Amino acid sequence: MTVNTGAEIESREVHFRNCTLCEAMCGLRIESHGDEVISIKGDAEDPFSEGFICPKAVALQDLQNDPDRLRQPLRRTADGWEEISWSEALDYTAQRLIQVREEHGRNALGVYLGNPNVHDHGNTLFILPFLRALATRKRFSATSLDQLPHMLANLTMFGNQGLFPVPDIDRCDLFVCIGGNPLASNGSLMSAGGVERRLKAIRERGGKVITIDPRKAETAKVADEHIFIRPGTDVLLLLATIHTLFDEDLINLGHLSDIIDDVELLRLAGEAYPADRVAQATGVAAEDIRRLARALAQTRQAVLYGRMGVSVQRYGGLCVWLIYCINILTGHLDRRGGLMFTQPAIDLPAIGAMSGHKGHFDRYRSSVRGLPEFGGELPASTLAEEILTEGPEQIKAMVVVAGNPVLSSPNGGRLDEAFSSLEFMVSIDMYVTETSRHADIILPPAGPLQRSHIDIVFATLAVRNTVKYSPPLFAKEENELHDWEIFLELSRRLSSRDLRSSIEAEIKYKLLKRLGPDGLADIYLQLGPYGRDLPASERWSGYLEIALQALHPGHPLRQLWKQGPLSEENRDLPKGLSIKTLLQHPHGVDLGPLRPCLPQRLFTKDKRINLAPKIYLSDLSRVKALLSENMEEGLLLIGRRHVRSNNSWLHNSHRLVKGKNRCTLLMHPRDASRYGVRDGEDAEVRSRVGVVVLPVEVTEDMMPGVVSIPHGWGHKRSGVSWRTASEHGGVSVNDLTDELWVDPLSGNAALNGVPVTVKSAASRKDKRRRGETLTQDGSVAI
Ligand SMILES: Nc1nc2c(c(=O)[nH]1)N[C@H]1C(S)=C(S)[C@@H](COP(=O)(O)OP(=O)(O)OC[C@H]3O[C@@H](n4cnc5c(=O)[nH]c(N)nc54)[C@H](O)[C@@H]3O)O[C@H]1N2
Ligand SMILES: Nc1nc2c(c(=O)[nH]1)N[C@H]1C(S)=C(S)[C@@H](COP(=O)(O)OP(=O)(O)OC[C@H]3O[C@@H](n4cnc5c(=O)[nH]c(N)nc54)[C@H](O)[C@@H]3O)O[C@H]1N2
Ligand code: SF4
Ligand SMILES: [Mo]
Repeated sequence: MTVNTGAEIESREVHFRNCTLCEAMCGLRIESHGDEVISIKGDAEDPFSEGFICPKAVALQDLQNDPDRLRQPLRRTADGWEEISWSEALDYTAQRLIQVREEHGRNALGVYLGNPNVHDHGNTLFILPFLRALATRKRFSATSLDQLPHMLANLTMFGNQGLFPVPDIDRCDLFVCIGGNPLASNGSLMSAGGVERRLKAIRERGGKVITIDPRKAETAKVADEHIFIRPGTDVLLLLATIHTLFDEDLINLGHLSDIIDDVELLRLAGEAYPADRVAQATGVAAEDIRRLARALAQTRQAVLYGRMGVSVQRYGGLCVWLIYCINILTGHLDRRGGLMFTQPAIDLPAIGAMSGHKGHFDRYRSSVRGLPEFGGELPASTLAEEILTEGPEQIKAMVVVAGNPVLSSPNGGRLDEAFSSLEFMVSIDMYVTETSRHADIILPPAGPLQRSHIDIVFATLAVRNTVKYSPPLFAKEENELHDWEIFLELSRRLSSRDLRSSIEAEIKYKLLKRLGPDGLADIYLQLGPYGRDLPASERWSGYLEIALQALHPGHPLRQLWKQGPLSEENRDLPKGLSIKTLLQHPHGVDLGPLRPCLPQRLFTKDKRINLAPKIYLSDLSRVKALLSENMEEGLLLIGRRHVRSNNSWLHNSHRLVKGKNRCTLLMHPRDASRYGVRDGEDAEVRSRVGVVVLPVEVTEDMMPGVVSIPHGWGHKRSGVSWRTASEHGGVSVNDLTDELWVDPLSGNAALNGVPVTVKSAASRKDKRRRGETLTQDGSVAI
């Protein structure tokens, strides 16, 4: 036991910041002494999370202190990795990328951006100049493993890919959750620290929570009702809901009735799908579907919320569109307690629109399979073949930033092979991971507590408008760089070498470096709806114009700045936010509940919502086939999340991985006996693309015919640096998921609902324990 001296207690510092590990943005209270974290607790005074944290928060300390985390750039040599200096690493990386570009053209460079990029404002803001410097069409990201269908619906219906509607969970009386498990994930496209408390509050005020999921997941356990659904058939249930709404005269567009187009087309879309017709295929009783439609229509404050289970599957595009439509048809869009829009302090959708990035779809296609681009990115499911297929557009070099696609993309095994065939690869990552082990160079950023933080992405997805800025807790060492600095250094070195462009690049570099993410965030704050309410003449400086031009080239920003981009409708919002004012509010500033804001907030040209964009109507032709699919055969594989994991990269924290093995195959008892596997014993799971062996957990929580494996495991591949993670290896479910199994409309991966077979892989020991007689070759004698 150590006893604190009085002096030590006195020199302890208390620091407040948001947790950056998942979307919930929980407020943390971190006590430190010197450069040591002493404790991480929930910040009871955070206006958003009110003290809630989950067990992962402490991993920030583990990450900061992890001896396996890289502190210095690594270069591959014939005898393994060698540490090299930053200047050598950056020069070498740029030189190799330029070499590939000169030899094979700019589209020979591929980029993959992983999930943590959206959890840091430096990455989110400074990735743009880097992407511009790379200038390739071969961009990929975790978006197409995740929320792409939502972004497609945002773009086609609300006119801006970044304008997500968010459930007003704190004021609804009916919360219907289809394909989300916020108790494990802590909410997604619905940032809401402490979801359990919020769901319980719905029930306490007499409301109801219903989940629709092939697994009776953690959220189902705190709900009033759970309905099993066969994976991938949600589109039928949603069409039947629409059918019921029209059939029973339950349509009520409410205050949006003047701005909604093509309601009749939606009626026609649902016409062929009465509830009775879809009951068998979905496994949901017709009366349950009708009851659901009535409840949504007849509860004044209600919301239908859909997430991974409905977007990351074969009908993801259609599902998200139909979910938005159902909320609109029942009068719940932009209404208190319904599906609402945020008004964040840094208004990313508006900033995107300012620089001409409201989004686009299908402007070009991937070279091999012809899948559509979205917002300048191609689907991650097509990455391996874009590397492995010879041709003029073949990817020869990769830049991977904060991503681990070998574990997170479908058919990770093929990506493993693809990455090892590249001419050059650089990973910007702080570990030697299953992905970065293929790199020639690894560039590690400084630790998570050494940077400042202001949440700019998740504030646009939060169930309440709040904002917080935190300076770094620990100083960065002299020879450490942040991600954004790595981006800037590489962009500068990649710029074209003619005189004019290199002078321009040098000016941009100097300016952006001086401004940094905080300077930029400060401008966006002041430019935003809660910004400084100054006369236009006082707001402008030439310096800002150059900085903003560097980020949003070709746009008349001077004009926008003068007008105030969000002028009229935001007159009544509190004003005066800047980084300086936020520093006086370390727990964050509450900007109030979500407010109705349509039609002003729409980014469509005519400020109207088209309920029936053509792309969806044409995609409906795929749906009929679902009605006649054979439901008795085979098993469908779905994923799951656990509150102590985070995608592929928190398994190096001992306190998060210790205890019972979580990388197991969940299976219903009926299926277990049908396929001859037993609880605790190993099973072999096989799909078109691969096979894994893992322990079985038999549970009534699974729908018969459906099995589940969590993603992000499989750290047993050789050469990775995370020692604790590889001790708790598990298997990668993405060695089973199929890169050809996609939603053809959006190109999003279909990681849920993958057909698999299961058989026993019980060891001799297991079989002996059961008292079975073994033959010579290990099979069971009958
Ligand atoms: N089967 C299946 N697969 C899935 C999913 C599923 O539900 N089922 N979910 C999908 C979803 S929703 C997502 S978002 C993806 C996530 O997949 P990815 O985005 O590809 O990967 P992550 O697992 O988040 O890995 C993040 C990597 O970034 C590194 N890293 C962490 N923080 C930083 C940082 O600040 N800077 C830098 N430079 N590196 C950092 C970590 O070390 C790690 O290597 O997985 C997808 N894959
Ligand atoms: N602890 C933890 N939190 C996380 C993450 C993590 O890895 N761990 N990842 C973060 C990320 S990147 C994201 S995107 C979010 C995701 O957040 P969520 O979407 O809430 O994620 P999941 O827990 O995967 O929930 C998906 C649910 O859909 C169900 N499902 C699967 N297939 C179907 C189907 O065909 N139909 C229906 N109706 N349901 C289906 C699954 O059983 C599961 O319960 O979580 C974030 N938060
Ligand atoms: S739920 Fe957990 S991981 Fe997510 S932000 Fe809160 S403390 Fe961090
Ligand atoms: Mo995600």
